[in-house]
Amino acid sequence: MAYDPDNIFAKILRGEIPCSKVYEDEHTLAFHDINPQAPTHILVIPKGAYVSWTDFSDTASDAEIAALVRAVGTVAKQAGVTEDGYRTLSNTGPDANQEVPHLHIHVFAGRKLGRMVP
Ligand code: IU
Repeated sequence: MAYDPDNIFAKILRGEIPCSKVYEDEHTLAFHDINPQAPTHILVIPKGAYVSWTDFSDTASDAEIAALVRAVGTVAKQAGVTEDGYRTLSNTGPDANQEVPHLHIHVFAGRKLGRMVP
């Protein structure tokens, strides 16, 4: 799937739309989900133009990949949820109901989460 530069996260990255930022580095941005499904619901996104994990793993640099993974850990620590736990989830493509066509990882925490089923 071709990257749509007008998707909402691309606009957030360009500063055209505000977000509630929780973390940023050279390669990664994290912000509160606008429609939280748990007391803590943060989205961690790469700054590069990637739709899916396939795009990302095919073309991102090792530094970008490392930054995204590290950002998840950093965000969890920052949110103070490492002790009680948290869930990461990432939807890719139509069967997974990916709504925003820019790669993102959800971080859910702050309550007992339901048992995960496909
Ligand atoms: P999904 O995995 O693509 O379904 O998740 C998209 C998420 O992006 C979803 O949880 C939305 O609430 C969230 N979101 C947002 O945080 N800000 C926005 O402006 C829009 C969607 I549109």
